[in-house]
Amino acid sequence: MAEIKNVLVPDIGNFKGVAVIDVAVKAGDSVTAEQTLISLETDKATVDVPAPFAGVVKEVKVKVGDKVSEGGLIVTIEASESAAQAAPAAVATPAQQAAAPVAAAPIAQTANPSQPPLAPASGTPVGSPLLRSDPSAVRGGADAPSPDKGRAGEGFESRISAHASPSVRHFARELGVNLPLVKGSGEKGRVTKDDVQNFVKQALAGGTATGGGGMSGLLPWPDVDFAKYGTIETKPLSRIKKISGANLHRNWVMIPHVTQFEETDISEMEAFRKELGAEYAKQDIKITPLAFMLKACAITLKHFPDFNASLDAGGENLIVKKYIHIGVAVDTPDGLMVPVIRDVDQKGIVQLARELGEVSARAREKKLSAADMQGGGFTISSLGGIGGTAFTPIINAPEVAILGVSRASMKPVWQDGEFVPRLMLPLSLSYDHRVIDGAAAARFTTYLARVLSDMRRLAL
Ligand code: CAO
Repeated sequence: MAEIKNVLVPDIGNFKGVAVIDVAVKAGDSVTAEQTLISLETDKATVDVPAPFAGVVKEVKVKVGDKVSEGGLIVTIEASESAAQAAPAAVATPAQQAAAPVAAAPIAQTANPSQPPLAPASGTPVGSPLLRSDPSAVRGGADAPSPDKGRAGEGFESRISAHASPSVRHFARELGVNLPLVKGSGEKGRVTKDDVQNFVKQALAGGTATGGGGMSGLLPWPDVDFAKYGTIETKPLSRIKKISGANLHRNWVMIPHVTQFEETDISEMEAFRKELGAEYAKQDIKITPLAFMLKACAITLKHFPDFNASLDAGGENLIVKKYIHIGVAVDTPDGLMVPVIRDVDQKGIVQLARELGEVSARAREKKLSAADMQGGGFTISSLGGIGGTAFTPIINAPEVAILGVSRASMKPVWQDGEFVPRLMLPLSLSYDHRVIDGAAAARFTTYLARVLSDMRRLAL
């Protein structure tokens, strides 16, 4: 005959009087081994207590708000025979309980005893509380270890805690919803199933799931009757503008951009460019500073491969590219296009200049194919032919950095005790701060500046 066993609060790491924040089962429920029975909340962590074996819940002895300690009775379960044999140590029959209380496996303590235990010592023994491995569920842990602590931005998220029942957590996991991003409408901000559903609906409807509460908190776009104030003309956006606009919008909203500014002395480069330009003008090849920029970027990307990389779709891995294909933003009458120049590291300045001329002409004649615009690992956007001293380019996702080039101008530069006129080129590097740290970006632009100011390095 099946035996009724007590399931007791296991070792939860020296905490006493811990609040029950969720009861996931009721009398009559069939449970499987490891299915969450209740959730407890210390001031440092949320802990799920799982069923040590499969069976049918006979009685639930706790309710939300109760305070429990190690050894306290949670539920009684009529165990299926095989299950009871499989996990005898985690429970005690009512008769045994007084003399032989629970033997749930203890969980590992962190080095700092004031910190909560963060993970089972090895695996998750039957009957041990399942401390959430999801770092987002660990609360109050500015110093709590996070599996991905190296990635900027995640530390912040790991400090956000979502109150939600195990079933809601399970539901969110199934839908791939990052729970800390969902605003809870339940008691004390608890996230309900409806909240998760609404979050998904909103994301599908074009709202984004990118920040606390997504974009739902924004005011609607102003709908103004401009004709009330004077004559107007309505011009539909071009197809290219619509497509690039949607991409730019996503990239701006989803990538934490930072822009690093730099200035480099291209006096020598300009003298050489002019020489080369005169030589190749006869062949109808226009040698502009951009060909040098491409080459200098290829050299710099080789030195800093993380800038020639992409986050994978799950945001878990950085894919570093071993090839150097660089996109170049081209301004066309219909909008912005970004053809890609391939294997830049393997080409010389003249060949790059020739290709640049060809692709920008094809872009303006609307002759680029989709393949011409694919495969880039990094982008250069040059407004140097037009003007300006600096700007903040938007990263071309899923790339992680883009270089903006502004117009070079003569400036007095302090050299060897005197001001000398030098041609200075302004650079603006926007980078994805989830992948690239500020120090790395400053090293990148400093290196790039050196390559551009020292022609010998371009030959390396
Ligand atoms: N500083 C000073 N002069 C520069 C310069 C710089 N950084 N870059 C180019 N120039 C000069 C060129 O040498 C050329 O001079 P000359 O006519 O006297 O020979 C002139 O400016 C025009 O250059 P260009 O624009 O024809 O050629 P390019 O290789 O510099 O650029 C291309 C090619 C296709 C990138 C460019 O035409 C273009 O479309 N730029 C706009 C890109 C853009 O819109 N970016 C913004 C994206 S975000 O909205």
